[in-house]
Amino acid sequence: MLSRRALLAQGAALAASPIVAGAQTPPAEAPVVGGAQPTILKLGRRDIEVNGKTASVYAIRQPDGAFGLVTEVGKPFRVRVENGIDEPSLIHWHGLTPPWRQDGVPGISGPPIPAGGSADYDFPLRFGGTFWMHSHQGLQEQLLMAAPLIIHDGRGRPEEQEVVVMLADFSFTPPEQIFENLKKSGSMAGMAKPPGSGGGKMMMSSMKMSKGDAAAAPDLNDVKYDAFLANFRTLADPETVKVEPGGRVLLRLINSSAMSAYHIDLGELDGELIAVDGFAVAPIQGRSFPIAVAQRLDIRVSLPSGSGAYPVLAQLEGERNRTGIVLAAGNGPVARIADQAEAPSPALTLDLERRLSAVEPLKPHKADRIYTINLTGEMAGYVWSLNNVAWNKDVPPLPLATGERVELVMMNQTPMPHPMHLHGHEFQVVEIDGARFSGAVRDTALVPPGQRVVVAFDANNPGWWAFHCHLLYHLDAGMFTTFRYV
Ligand SMILES: [Cu+2]
Repeated sequence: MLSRRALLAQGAALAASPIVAGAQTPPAEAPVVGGAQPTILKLGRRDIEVNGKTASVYAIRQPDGAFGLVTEVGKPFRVRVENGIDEPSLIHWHGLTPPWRQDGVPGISGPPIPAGGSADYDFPLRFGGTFWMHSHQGLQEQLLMAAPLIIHDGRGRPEEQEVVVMLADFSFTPPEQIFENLKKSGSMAGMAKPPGSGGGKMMMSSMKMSKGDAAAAPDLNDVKYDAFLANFRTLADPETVKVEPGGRVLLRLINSSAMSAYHIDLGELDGELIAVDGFAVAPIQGRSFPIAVAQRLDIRVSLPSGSGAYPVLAQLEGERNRTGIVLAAGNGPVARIADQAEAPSPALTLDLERRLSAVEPLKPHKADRIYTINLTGEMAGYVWSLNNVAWNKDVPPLPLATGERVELVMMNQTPMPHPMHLHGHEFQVVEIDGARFSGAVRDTALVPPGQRVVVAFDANNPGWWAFHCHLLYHLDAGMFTTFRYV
């Protein structure tokens, strides 16, 4: 049994780095964490039932069984991760802006936590909202090594009931086998030119073209999943949340899927989108909202008076598959909901993104530095890359300097959509296909095939930071790079 040591005191010289017991030699005399005890998050295994079969998956839980963490802005993020699985792991705090050594990316921010070891984290929380945590080690995220991370900040209304919905894709095939199959097949179902006229130079020559029509839809869903989960359950046995008739609910939707994007379908409920990726937007009314991989949506709904059951569904883009939960007001019956919609949904678009407007945008400033990042790939062998470079440890980081306003011009030259995530910083969407606007502040931006999305951020958190496609197998295949200013 490895000793667990609490070495971090806020403001101490070591505070920028989590201490990984077992992976480093701790000093003999270790100071004790100042103030409150850390919240323990234990990485373990558990069984869930999917399609009538038992599956062993991962879990991130507190000792009382709670998944993930609910905390408050202003409190320090003081957490001890205990690795109770039989392989190394490391947890990334998706959307937070910790010191870079606490960001949870193996090989970049630090070593993984060995089996049986632990790591301590302690940093201030700059903002509240809906975030999540997930393993950045190997393919563990596919086995549900993920959990909600909710930070209250007074934006919620006292009479409002919060309902967290975490979406996931699930396969009985082991993740390593899924990845091998992708590399072997080396082709995609709907391989075709991206939609729209402004696709620019396409990196199609090395890709296997489809036999079909050139105007086909973008290529979606190259992994065929066995199930789609909402809070670990399918629609055969969905989570049913008791709510007050006539009450108000804040839905905190988290797409923790490895590869799957959805259309959130509120059915007969009117929704008001108030935040994306934790950051407030000018409210948008609607009953259907897109959510790409790793993104979050905060949606307010008001329930009708009287008893009733109101499904909150998530339908896979391009397909009929769906999952979801049920809001049950009063004592009305809850009818079984089919896990297939009547018709396939369209691919996600940027129609909503263009309408989003941050409540607190970046201060106007011209870019001090602009990087063009081409999203590239070769389907033969399932190689995904940025600027035609598949990540490896010898790829030099892209330099930044503290205080700069940085813009990333992301051009998708592939037929697949890519949800692009920057670590350690929030960014603002400032341009889509040549049209400048003051869009949402967020941490994950979808770039559909052939499209161009520009995001801006302030280099205000020095360190070495990952930037990557959040589709798990694209990330693992090399659609990843880093920024560095230390
Ligand atoms: Cu991708």
